[in-house]
Amino acid sequence: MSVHTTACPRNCYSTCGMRVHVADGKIRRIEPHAGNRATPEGVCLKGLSYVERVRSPDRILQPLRRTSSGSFEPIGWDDALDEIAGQLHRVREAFGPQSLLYYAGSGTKGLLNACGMEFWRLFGGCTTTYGDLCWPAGLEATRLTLGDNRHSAPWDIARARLILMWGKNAAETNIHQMPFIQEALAAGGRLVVIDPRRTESVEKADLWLRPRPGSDGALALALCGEVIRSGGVDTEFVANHVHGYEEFCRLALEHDAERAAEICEVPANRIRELASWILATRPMTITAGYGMQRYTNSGQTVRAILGLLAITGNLGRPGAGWVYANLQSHVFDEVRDPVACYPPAEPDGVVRVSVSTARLGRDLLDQAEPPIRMAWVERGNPVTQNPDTNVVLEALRSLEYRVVVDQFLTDTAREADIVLPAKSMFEQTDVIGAYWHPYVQLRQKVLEPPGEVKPETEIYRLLASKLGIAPSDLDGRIPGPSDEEVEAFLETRLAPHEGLSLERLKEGPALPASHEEVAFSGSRFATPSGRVELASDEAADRWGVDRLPRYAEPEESVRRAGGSNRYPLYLMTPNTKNRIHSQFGNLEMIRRVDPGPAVHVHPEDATVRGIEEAALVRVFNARGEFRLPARLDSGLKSGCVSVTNGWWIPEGGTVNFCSPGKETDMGHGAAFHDTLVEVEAV
Ligand SMILES: Nc1nc2c(c(=O)[nH]1)N[C@H]1C(S)=C(S)[C@@H](COP(=O)(O)OP(=O)(O)OC[C@H]3O[C@@H](n4cnc5c(=O)[nH]c(N)nc54)[C@H](O)[C@@H]3O)O[C@H]1N2
Ligand SMILES: Nc1nc2c(c(=O)[nH]1)N[C@H]1C(S)=C(S)[C@@H](COP(=O)(O)OP(=O)(O)OC[C@H]3O[C@@H](n4cnc5c(=O)[nH]c(N)nc54)[C@H](O)[C@@H]3O)O[C@H]1N2
Ligand code: SF4
Ligand SMILES: [Mo]
Repeated sequence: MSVHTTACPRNCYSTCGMRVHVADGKIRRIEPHAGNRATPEGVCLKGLSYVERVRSPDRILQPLRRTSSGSFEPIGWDDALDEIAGQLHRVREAFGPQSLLYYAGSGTKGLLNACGMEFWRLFGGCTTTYGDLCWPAGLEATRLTLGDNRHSAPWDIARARLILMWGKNAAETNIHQMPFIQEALAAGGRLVVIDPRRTESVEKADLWLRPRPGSDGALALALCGEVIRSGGVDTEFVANHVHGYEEFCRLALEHDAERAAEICEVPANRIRELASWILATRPMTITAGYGMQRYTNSGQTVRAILGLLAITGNLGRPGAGWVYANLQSHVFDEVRDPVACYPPAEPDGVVRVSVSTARLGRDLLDQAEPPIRMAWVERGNPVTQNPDTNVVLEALRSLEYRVVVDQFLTDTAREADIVLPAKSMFEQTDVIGAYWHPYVQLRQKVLEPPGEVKPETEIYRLLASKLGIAPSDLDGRIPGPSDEEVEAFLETRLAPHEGLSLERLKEGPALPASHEEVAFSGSRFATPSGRVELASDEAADRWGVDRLPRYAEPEESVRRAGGSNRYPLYLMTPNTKNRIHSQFGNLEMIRRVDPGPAVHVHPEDATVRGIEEAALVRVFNARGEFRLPARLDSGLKSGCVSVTNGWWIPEGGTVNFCSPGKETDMGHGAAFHDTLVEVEAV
C-alpha cells in the first residue's frame, strides 16, 4: 500500500486536500489531508465515488469514431490522430486557423490546462471563447468595488457574529464552509439566508428572506437606506476608505423596507428586522453565492450588496468582509484558466478570434470571418451546460467536424466525429489553485491511465508531430510524456514562487507567500481611487451601466412582461449536493441518492394548473422544452419552479433548453436565470 498527497480538482469551492491509499493499481482509501485547514472533514460523497468513477464500465478507454448510423466504434490512436490532423490541415488551408473553435470547460483545474492554448498558438491561432458560465458578473462587480477578488481565510467566518448567506447554498455547494458557520452560531452569532428556495442552508438560519428572483439589488439598497436613516453608518471608515459615498447615500435613501417589500415580495418587517440586526451586530460577513449573479442585472446587484459592507465598515477586519471568490492561490496566470473573465489578450503574432461563452451557439452560427468549420471541445459539456441548448446543438451540427475529449460519452461527446479518452485526476500530476481557500496543492499521479487513455498534453504532442510542428517548438510549452518530464515542467513553473516547490507540495497544501489571512486588513483597495468604490466611472465606461448600482429589473422578468406573459414562472436551475454540474450523475453510488430529475413546483402554482405530485409535466418557453415528473414543494417561492442543472438529455432534465444565450450586465457571464417558463401536465 502506498499513500499519496493529492487534491480534488473539480470546479467546487472546497478543492479538498486528500491522501489516497493505493494498492495493486487500485484506490483503496481516501482520507482528509490534515494540511488543508479548510477541509478537515475530508471529501464528500462525490469524492468517495471516485473509486467507482475511475473504473466505471462507462468510461471511455480508447478513441471512438462516429459511424454512419450514429453509433461509435473504437479506432486506434494513430488512425484517429491522422484523421483529425487531416481535418485540421484542410480547414486551416481553406479558411484559416480561426475556422477552428477551441472550447474548454471547467471539468478539471490545473496548470497543464494552459497547454491546450499553447498548442493552438502553434497551429497558427484559433477561435476561442471569452467570458465564463460561472461567476464573472460578481467577480467584476467585486473588482470594480474592492479592487480585486480575494477574501479572508475560510475559517475567519467563525469569528463573525452576523452572517448573511446571500444567494448561496453552502450546505450543498460549499459543505466545508458550514462547520465554520456552525462555530460562529455556537458562539452566539446569527445566520441569515437570502434565497427564493428553502434550501438545506435555510434549515440552519435564524432568519430567511425569500426575494423574487433577480430582485436582490432592491433589497440591498433598502437595507443600506434603513442603516443610513438609523445612523448606523461607520463614518470614520466611510470618510477614510470609501469613494462615492454621498451619491450612493442619495440613491440608498430613495429605498426603504416598504419599497423593497413591494419589489422583492418579502415582508417589510422582515427587512426591517434584518436592518436592525445589521445595526446591532458586528462583525458581519456576507458570503455571497454565484447563483444570484446569473441575471442581466446582477453585476449591479452585487455592487449594491457590497455597499452594505462599505457603509457599515465591515471590511478588512477579523470576522468581517466579503466572501465571494478568494483568488489568493492564483499565483500563476494559468491557474485562472478555465475561468478567465475577459476576452483573452492576443498572443504575439497570432490572430485569435473570440466568441461569447454565454452566446456560444448563436455566435458560432453568426461568425463569418472566418466561418467556424470545426470544433475541439475538452473539459466541458456545452450541450447541457451552456445556455440555449437547441442553438448550441444547431451550431455544433452545422460544423464539418468535431472532436471531443472526455471521460464519458456526454451529450456533447455524442455530437462528435471523434471522441478521445480523457485522463482522470489520478492519472497525471498537476498543480491546482482554489477559489475559496488559499492553498496551492498538488494533484498527484497515483495510477497509470487505464486502457489507451492519454493525458491532453500527450495528445497535443502527438497531434503536433502529425501537423509537422517541430518538437523543439513544444519545449517549455507542453511537457513530454514521461512523469519526470511533467514534474520538471511543473517545477519550472513553481520556481519563481517563494515557498512553492514540488517537494513541498508533495508533503501537502502550501500557502503562497503573499497570503493575507484577513483580506484588505491594510484598507488598501486597488481601485482607481484607492478606496472602496460605491460610484464607479469604470463600471459606466466599460459596461455601460449606471455608475451607481441603481436597481433595474432583469430583462426577462414577470414584471417587465406586465401580467400578459405566456411564460409566468421563473425557472431556477441550482446546483446540487451530489453532482458537479453534469458530472457524477452517471455513477451508481450517486444515482442511489439522486436517481433522476424532477421539477419542483409550488403547490399553489400546481393546483391552478391541475398538476399533481409525480405527474409528468412539460416545462417550456419559446426557446425549448423538457419533460419531468413534478414534485410539489412549498419551500419554493410561489411563481418559481426549480430543477437542478446538469442532467443529461436522455434523462429528460436538461434545463438549458429553456435558458437564453444572453450575457450578464458585466463580466461576460451567462444570464442563465433570466428564464421564464410555463409548465403544464402532459
Ligand atoms: N455539490 C456541488 N457543489 C458545487 C457545484 C456543484 O455543481 N455541486 N458547483 C460549483 C460551482 S461551479 C459553482 S458556480 C458554485 C455555485 O454555488 P452556489 O452559488 O451556492 O450555488 P447555486 O445553486 O448556483 O446558487 C445558490 C442559490 O442561489 C439561489 N438563487 C438563485 N437566484 C437567486 C436570486 O435572484 N436571489 C437570491 N438571493 N438567490 C438566488 C438559488 O436558489 C440557490 O439556492 O458551487 C460550486 N460547488
Ligand atoms: N441552467 C444552468 N446552467 C448552468 C449553471 C446553472 O446554475 N444553471 N451553472 C453553470 C456553471 S456555474 C458552470 S461552472 C458550468 C459547468 O459546465 P462545464 O464547464 O461544461 O462542466 P461540467 O458539466 O462539470 O462538465 C465537465 C466535463 O469535463 C469532463 N472532464 C473532467 N475531467 C476532465 C479532464 O481531465 N479532461 C477532459 N478532457 N475532460 C474532463 C467531465 O467528464 C465533464 O463531461 O455549468 C453552467 N451551467
Ligand atoms: S467535489 Fe468538492 S467537496 Fe467533493 S471532494 Fe471534490 S472538492 Fe471536495
Ligand atoms: Mo460554476
